[in-house]
Amino acid sequence: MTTLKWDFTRANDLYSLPFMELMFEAQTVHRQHFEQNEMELCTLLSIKTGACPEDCAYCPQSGHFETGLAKENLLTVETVLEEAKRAKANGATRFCMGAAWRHPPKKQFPKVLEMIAGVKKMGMEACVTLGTLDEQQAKALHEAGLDYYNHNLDTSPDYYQEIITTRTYQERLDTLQHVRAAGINVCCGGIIGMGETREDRIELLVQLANLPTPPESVPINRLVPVKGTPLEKVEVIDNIEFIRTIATARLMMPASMIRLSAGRDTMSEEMHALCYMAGANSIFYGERLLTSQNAETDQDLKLLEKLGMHAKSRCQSAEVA
Ligand code: SAM
Ligand code: DTB
Ligand code: SF4
Repeated sequence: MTTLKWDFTRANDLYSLPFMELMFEAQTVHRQHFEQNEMELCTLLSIKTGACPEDCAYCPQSGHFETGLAKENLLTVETVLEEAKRAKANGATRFCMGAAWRHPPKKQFPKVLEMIAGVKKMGMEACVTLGTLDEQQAKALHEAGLDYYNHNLDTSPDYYQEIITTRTYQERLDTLQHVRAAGINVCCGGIIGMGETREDRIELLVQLANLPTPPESVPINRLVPVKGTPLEKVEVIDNIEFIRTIATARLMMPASMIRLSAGRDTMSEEMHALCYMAGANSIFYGERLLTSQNAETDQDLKLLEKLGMHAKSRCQSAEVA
C-alpha cells in the first residue's frame, strides 16, 4: 500500500491555524522556494468560445445554460499569434490558450499544434487547456513544444458530482496522468466559492498535493458568478477563507507556482496584497480571462510597484522537459 503524502487531518491542521500564524508559515515557506518579490504574468486567450457539451455549473461557456455568450469557432493561427505578440509586448512570459471542448476534435487539433509552435517561436512559454486528452494527443502536444497543460480538478471528489454531471473526477485524473507521462508540466487547481464546504476546499488541496508529482502550477480561481449559470446566486466566499486556501496551498505544495486566477477584478488592493503574502506568485494579466473581465493591467502593475514587487522577466521554461 502506498502512503499518501497528505491526509485530511494534517491539511486541516494547517488550514485552521490562527490566521497570523498561517500567514507567517506560508510566507516563510514561500521565501525558501521563490524570490520573494517576483510575480509571474500569464496572458489568457479563448481560442474557441462557447457551445461546450459539458455542464460545469460555474461555466459561461457550457451549451447547457443561457448565458448570452456569443459562440465563436476556432480562431485562425494568425489571429492567435497576433494576440500572443501583443501579450509578449505587454510583459507576459506565458501565453495560455483555452478551448471550450470536451476533448480536442481531430480536425482542429493540428491547428492548435501550430499555435503552440508559433508561441514557442516567439520565446514565450505555451500553455493550453483543451479538455480531456488521450495518450497520443498528449504526446503530440509535447512534440509541438507545449510547456504546460491546464486541467483543473476544481473541487473535492464529493462535491464534483454536484457541479458537473457530464464527466467524472477519474477522467480528469486520467488526463493529468497522460500529460505527466508525455513530459508536459501540469497546471491544475480549482475554484473556490462554489458553495462548497471548508472540508471540500481542504480535500481539493489534498488531491492536488497527493498527485504522484504535485502540479508545477496551481491556479486558484474565485468563482466569477455568471448570469444564467446554476451558480449565479451562490453566496460569495469570505475573503479570509479564500486567503487561507491560498496559504494552505503554498504550504502543501511549497515548490509550485500558486496562481491567483479568476475573480481578481472584484478584489481590492489589500486583498491582492494578502493573497501575495500568503504565497500567490502568479496572476493572469490582460483585459480578459477567457470570456470574463480581468483586473486592469495598469492597476496590476501599479500595485506591484506599490508593494515593491516586480514582474518575472524570464521564462524558466519547461521544468520537466
Ligand atoms: N474546457 C476545458 C476544461 O474545462 O478543462 C478548458 C477551459 S475551462 C473554462 C478552464 C477552467 O476555467 C475551469 O476548469 C475552471 O476552473 C475555470 N472557470 C471556468 N468558469 C469559471 C468561473 N465562472 N469562475 C471561476 N473559474 C472558472
Ligand atoms: C484557470 O484555472 N483559470 C483560467 C484558466 N485556468 C484557463 C480560466 C478562468 C475562466 C474564468 C471565466 C471566464 O473568463 O470565462
Ligand atoms: Fe466546457 Fe471547460 Fe466550461 Fe466545463 S469548464 S463547460 S468543459 S469550457
